[in-house]
Amino acid sequence: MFTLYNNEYSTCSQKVRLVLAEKNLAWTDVQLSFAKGEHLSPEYLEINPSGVVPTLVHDEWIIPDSSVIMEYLDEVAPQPAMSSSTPQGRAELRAWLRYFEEVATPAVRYPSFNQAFVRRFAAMSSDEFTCQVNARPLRKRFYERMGQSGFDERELGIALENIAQTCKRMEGALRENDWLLGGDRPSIADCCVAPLIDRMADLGHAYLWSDAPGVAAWLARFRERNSWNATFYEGARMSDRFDDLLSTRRTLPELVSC
Ligand SMILES: N[C@@H](CCC(=O)N[C@@H](CS)C(=O)NCC(=O)O)C(=O)O
Repeated sequence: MFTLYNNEYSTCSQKVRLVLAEKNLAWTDVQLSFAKGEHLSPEYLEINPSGVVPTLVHDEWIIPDSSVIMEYLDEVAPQPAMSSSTPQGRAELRAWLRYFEEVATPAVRYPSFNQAFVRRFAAMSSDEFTCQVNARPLRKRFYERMGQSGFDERELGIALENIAQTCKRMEGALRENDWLLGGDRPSIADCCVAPLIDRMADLGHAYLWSDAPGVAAWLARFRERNSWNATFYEGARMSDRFDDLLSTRRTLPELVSC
């Protein structure tokens, strides 16, 4: 009944896999390889014209965008509830989602590309790279700015600052509560940000929440859930591919003040 077009190490895919696992839903796993450009094939662009994963197909319905998919799943499979039963609670949930989409989600791309993804593009000829850039409907300009050697220190520093801000804001909620919206199980808001925090840990940036014990405890709590193991299987982390990642201890670079 549910088919998820996704990629093992895409954080947007991991958000949805967490929700599917929390709800114990059966689904068909269609993995698309970024290296083979399967997310840019004409067949996939038919169902997701942005050429990004994930996309959910539910019977005859095509649902794009990870946060939209999470909310959709919570509506069509309401148990266990991963939202709130009140309009105010749902507003609080959506405020977290919009904040994560605006701040943490784009920020995590910078260290991800600089430390891991750019390697594949660095090895290409410049013609081949230009071809890859132009094939991307949504991220063309992002790849263009990255180039074949990655983003500069200033852009990376701003991204890390945004992730630090995200952790600080989460700490405000998690100092008192086990989960962002309270309650005794993760909500969609927790599933939205958890893969981003896990990616940052995987890239060696766990220092970003070293002064946020609530965030550290929340991550440890999440990592004990069955949904976590179902989502972050072997191959789902960048360090499964590049073993040099965890050996580098990193610190927040000093930013040039604006
Ligand atoms: N807003 C979209 C963004 C999806 C997105 O950016 N997906 C990334 C993986 S996390 C992707 O497919 N990237 C393909 C590429 O970089 O070519 C969502 O949340 O689903």
